[in-house]
Amino acid sequence: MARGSAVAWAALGPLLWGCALGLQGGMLYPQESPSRECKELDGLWSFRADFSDNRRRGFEEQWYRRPLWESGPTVDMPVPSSFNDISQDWRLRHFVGWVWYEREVILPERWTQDLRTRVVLRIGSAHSYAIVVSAARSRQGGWGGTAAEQHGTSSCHPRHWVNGVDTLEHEGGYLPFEADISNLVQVGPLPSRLRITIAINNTLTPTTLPPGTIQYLTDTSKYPKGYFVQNTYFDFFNYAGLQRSVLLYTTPTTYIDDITVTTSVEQDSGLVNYQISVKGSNLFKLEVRLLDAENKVVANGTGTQGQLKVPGVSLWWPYLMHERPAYLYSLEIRGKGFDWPLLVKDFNLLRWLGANAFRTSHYPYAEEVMQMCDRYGIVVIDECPGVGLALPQFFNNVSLHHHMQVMEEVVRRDKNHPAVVMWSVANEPASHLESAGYYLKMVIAHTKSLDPSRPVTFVSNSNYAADKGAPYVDVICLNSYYSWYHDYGHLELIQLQLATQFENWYKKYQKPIIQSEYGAETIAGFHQDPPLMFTEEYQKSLLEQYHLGLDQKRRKYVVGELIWNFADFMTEQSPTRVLGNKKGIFTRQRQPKSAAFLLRERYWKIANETRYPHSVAKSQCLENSLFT
Ligand code: BDP
Repeated sequence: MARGSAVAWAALGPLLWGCALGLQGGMLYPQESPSRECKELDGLWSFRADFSDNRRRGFEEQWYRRPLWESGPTVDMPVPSSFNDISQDWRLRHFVGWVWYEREVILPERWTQDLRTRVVLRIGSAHSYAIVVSAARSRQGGWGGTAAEQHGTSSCHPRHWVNGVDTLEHEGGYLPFEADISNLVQVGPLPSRLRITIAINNTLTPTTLPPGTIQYLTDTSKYPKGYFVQNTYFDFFNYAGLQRSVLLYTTPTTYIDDITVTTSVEQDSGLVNYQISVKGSNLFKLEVRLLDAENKVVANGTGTQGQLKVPGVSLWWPYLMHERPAYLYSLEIRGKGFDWPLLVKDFNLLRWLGANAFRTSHYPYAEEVMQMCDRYGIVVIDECPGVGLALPQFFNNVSLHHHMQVMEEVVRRDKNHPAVVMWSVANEPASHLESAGYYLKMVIAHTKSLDPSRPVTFVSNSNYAADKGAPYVDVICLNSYYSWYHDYGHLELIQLQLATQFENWYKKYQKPIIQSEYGAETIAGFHQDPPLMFTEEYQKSLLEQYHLGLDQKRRKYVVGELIWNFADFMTEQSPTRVLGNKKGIFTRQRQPKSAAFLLRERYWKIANETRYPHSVAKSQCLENSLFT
């Protein structure tokens, strides 16, 4: 789409778009190879929430010094998962503060004895602030010291508490982080066991992403002493915990730390520019081999940077997408946690629908989701957790700095996925504020400097004339809820209001536009004709009206339509939400509402209308599709 006709989504395995990054260190997805081993730590961990008034008992009593069960009761907690929905204890569902996870691992002897091996602990995501403590135990029993112990501090403030290579801190959920723990496991008398303790705090503050506030309710006639609530400014439940996989992996001590790839096309040849960062030594020789999907070598190179040429290249191409004009038609899915059966089901549903894109609303999805997008030809607008930037105080320098860092982490993680077509730095920020204008300008400029090859956007619901961030984006993304959040029931107004929206924005900014959200709350099984709000008929009629409006503009400057939402999802409780947000065209259990069939007809119609035979051949997925 916005990348224009020079788009070259090359089908070159994991070697894809790239960027000139200013980041220190890479974050490659761990893969087994002749020189790397992986040990997944998914499964049952020991768990305890710190229910003490100040939530700091764990630090005061140094729970990390000994196995967790020695300092009090623990419960089983599956990893990956969010801790909120697992137990029958309502206090845990709404818990705000520190929770403690612990797992003991037996390490292969080679990992602890071979000093030419690096052992790395990698956490797929921990929402939202995490401190990791590792302790090695010798075969003779007795625990070796942790950094926290060695420094003898009992302070509960993380900045004082952590001071060593064997511990690790990370701020922000939804993104991976890791630490080299070789020094910890490769000292002492044959250590073979490792105890990993991870303390996670899900408190959101004005400077976290997403931001939040803690409100103390002090009227003692209504609330007990010390009573507080966490206020959030977004529409999903703040699920927390170790929501993605935790693993240990090894590399040699001289190792590839990062790979960045950019691609282009010259006639029928694919050009792959690569840059490889090696750490641990300057004495190495690099041989580069590019493999195709069948593991055949299609090009060779040497050295840390260069260009590989692939004659007769077969390009990566989005599912069912035509190139003139490229058009995104799909929906928003959710991917906070990670669960293979759900993931494969969701992708089967996407293909059944004939959808070709989604936005990672409103945070980066698990790495495995991105891999599936590459594999299935699903285009991604990759959004960071910049959601809920609703109050003026959230646009401060500390937040701005953190937001830029988060974008660095997102780009570092996802830069090589061909499926990623655009970065989104925020969803519905208060972009009418002057301070938001400066803030968005800075985050967008920073993201562009990290990756000059992709367009950057944020998703707006502001008035076109007042939006201070729109001048800086490449593509305008708009959320609007005509005949839902206003003009209740008046479906007949949608086409007029939508046309006005598009015309105003296009006239002012002359940029391509994506309708990035539209939809209606629908309770599966509610029916009424003529349609009334909350029924399946109303959702269908609302979407139909939007589609008529979109069809007026889609061959002009409207380049995508993403309905809200793929499936129902959980939110905080409120009088406007019935067990969560029900704007899904599938239920939370992934069963279709009537609108799913409407969408399916539309997406396939658009695909059949526009695709030429040669573009069919380009889609790797079509040949295997049950639905063509
Ligand atoms: C939009 C938000 C999205 C909400 C949706 C809704 O971007 O997160 O879930 O509204 O109200 O404003 O359903």
